[in-house]
Amino acid sequence: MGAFPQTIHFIGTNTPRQQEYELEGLEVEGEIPAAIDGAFFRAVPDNAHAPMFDDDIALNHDGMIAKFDISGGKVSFGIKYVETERYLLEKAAGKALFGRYRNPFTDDPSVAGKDRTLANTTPVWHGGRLFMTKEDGRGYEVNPHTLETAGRWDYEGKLRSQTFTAHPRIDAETGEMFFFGYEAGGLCDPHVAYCIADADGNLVKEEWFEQPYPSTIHDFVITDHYAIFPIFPTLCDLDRLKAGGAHWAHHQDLPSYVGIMPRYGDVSEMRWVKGPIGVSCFHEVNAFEEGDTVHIDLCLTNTNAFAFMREAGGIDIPQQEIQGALTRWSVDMSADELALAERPLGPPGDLCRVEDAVQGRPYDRAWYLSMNPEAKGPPMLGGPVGANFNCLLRINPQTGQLAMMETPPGAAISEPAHVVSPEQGHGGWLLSVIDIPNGPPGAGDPADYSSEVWVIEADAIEKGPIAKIKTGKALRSQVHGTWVSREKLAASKLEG
Ligand code: V55
Ligand code: FE
Repeated sequence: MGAFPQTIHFIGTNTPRQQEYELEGLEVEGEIPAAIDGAFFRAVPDNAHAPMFDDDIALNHDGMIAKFDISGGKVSFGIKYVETERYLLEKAAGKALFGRYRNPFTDDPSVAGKDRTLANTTPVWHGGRLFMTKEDGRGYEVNPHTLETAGRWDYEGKLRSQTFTAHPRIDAETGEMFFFGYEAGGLCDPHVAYCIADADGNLVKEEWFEQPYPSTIHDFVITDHYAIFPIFPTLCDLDRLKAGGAHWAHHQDLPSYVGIMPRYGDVSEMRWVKGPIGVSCFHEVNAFEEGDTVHIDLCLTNTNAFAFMREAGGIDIPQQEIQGALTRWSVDMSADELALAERPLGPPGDLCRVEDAVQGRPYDRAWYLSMNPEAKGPPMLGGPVGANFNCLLRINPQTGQLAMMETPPGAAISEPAHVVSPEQGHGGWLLSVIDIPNGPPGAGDPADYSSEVWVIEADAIEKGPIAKIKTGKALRSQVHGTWVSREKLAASKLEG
């Protein structure tokens, strides 16, 4: 192991672990319901080598795929690097060759033109295949049984976009996956590829459109009739990249926009509506239609949540002073000129989850992570932005009704996955990794904590977990996770 800079990107739950291993028969406190049968996959950035630059950031770390396999109340665990082209080149060299986050001009000349993506953001299951994704490149297919990397995924050579979002949306009724790739034609290209894959995983649509400015489009939403692209003023700039600078800079003075087109329509039908100035969002919760009106529920903040994207834009707002709210944007699609109405729904937070079945449809519950204002002591450092959330919220977006699950003092919570219950009227379960300090919160070694998976009743989160899966390890922070049922795993196109 080389020397890692002691910044928020490498301490606490971002401490490099760099280990591939398997564990059988994890200790379980309480009882895991038998209906929880499948795999909880996690995307974990964890650099295999010390970075080329000391100002390296957590988003720039090699993707690992981790898996909790749960069956009959028993749990096993495995974690492996995604063998991207970049990972293999650096492994052969025994050191980092790729430089700053999404800046190829900072790379070792020996890797010019090579695939820089890290596949470190979201495990995506569709059409019987598992992909590890990152928005700067195409996904990599991973064998869900062995966690071995099968290779880069381009829909049998059909996909033209050079990129693939980490946030596709799957319509549970049709089985189709709606997705996009921004910077589709290469570095800082303002074109976005809008795509659909059918239920069996065949690419059936790819059309390109231009965004009003070259922004990071981290997520998007669908409804029964529309594909919806909210965009925020965090922009890339080729000259800045050539000078060795940051890919993204937030612009506090520019408006946000929402692009809305018929989801089976043509990109020429896209209508843009202006939103508030200076705001930022990485994850939309869901969207749905009510008559002619489209509602978009999003985790909104008044500036960009990533310090390095604010700094590149000359914005001096400390992390603790960022404000936000779970917010609803509504647009009446029957109007000649579209207008956006905004109202708050709930407390600030991020890393949201809805049930697969309500994707793009009216819904009455969502879960997301937040900061418990009553929690004592500082938050656990680590995670993508450098400070972890410490509580789980459930909200009914129709009524605003809230429930909260706290975590132990100084602990971190990561995005929950949802498991459907076969029982009528039972809301299913959430699985979430909780990292609990072994010493006094905020005092001991921030790398010294124990990671557990909490099994939580989705409709009774305030009760706390009904079971805890103990790893006996300090796992590095995930970005996103995905639950895949045993039934889907059994129908996987790759065999074990
Ligand atoms: C995010 C995460 C990324 C990334 C861009 O959570 C945005 C937001 C883990 O990588 O490259
Ligand atoms: Fe994300």
